[in-house]
Amino acid sequence: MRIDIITVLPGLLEGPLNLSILKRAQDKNLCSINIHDLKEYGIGKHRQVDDYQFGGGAGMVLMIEPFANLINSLKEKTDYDEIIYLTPDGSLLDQGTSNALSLKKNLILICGHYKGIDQRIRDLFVTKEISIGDYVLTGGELAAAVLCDSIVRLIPGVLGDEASALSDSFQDGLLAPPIYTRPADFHGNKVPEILLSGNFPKIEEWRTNKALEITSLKRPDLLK
Ligand code: 6GU
Repeated sequence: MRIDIITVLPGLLEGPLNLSILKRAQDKNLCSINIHDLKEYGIGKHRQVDDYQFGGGAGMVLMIEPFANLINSLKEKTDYDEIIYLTPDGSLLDQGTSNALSLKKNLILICGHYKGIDQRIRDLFVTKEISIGDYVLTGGELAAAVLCDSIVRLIPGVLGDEASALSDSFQDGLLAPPIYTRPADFHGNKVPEILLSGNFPKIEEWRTNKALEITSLKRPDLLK
């Protein structure tokens, strides 16, 4: 998989996308994440990327030309499955969307900033608009990092233990059951006996029941 991310703040993305599991995925050539600085496509000697909005109003708007030039140059070399704009008015990200996107080959992610981006970028280039929740961030970068993380970890081979992505919360529509490691007894706080029993069918049954119990307690909406 190839992901190209367009941003005016590359520094906000470099850290989260180049550490730990996302770094290993790239080192293993399971995906490549390329961060593009929109300012390199800015206009004039000041490399301008934003301007005041027509009709008046507070806040700067990212201009269409730098995006058009960058996106068109990317499209010359690669066929993209989706061009995604991260925006609080997009559709809410969920596990189903991440699962579907993890099967794609090439994605462009567009991060807005300031007031947002010129509507014509959305009309002409964007194929999908995604929000990561009902709250407002200062820009799309952190949302793009969240989206990348949730997609890349699903690519086969990225997680060491293939089973572990499948047993995530949400993957089967349920929240995950509690997990424990050593010590079995921490100052009298004991691990549930069943987990030490070695009876794996019973353990599976316990985990399923716990998952159901926790889901109905914390997120009853998921059971509907
Ligand atoms: Cl994708 N962008 C911004 N700026 N704020 C958000 C968001 C995205 N998703 C939730 N809040």
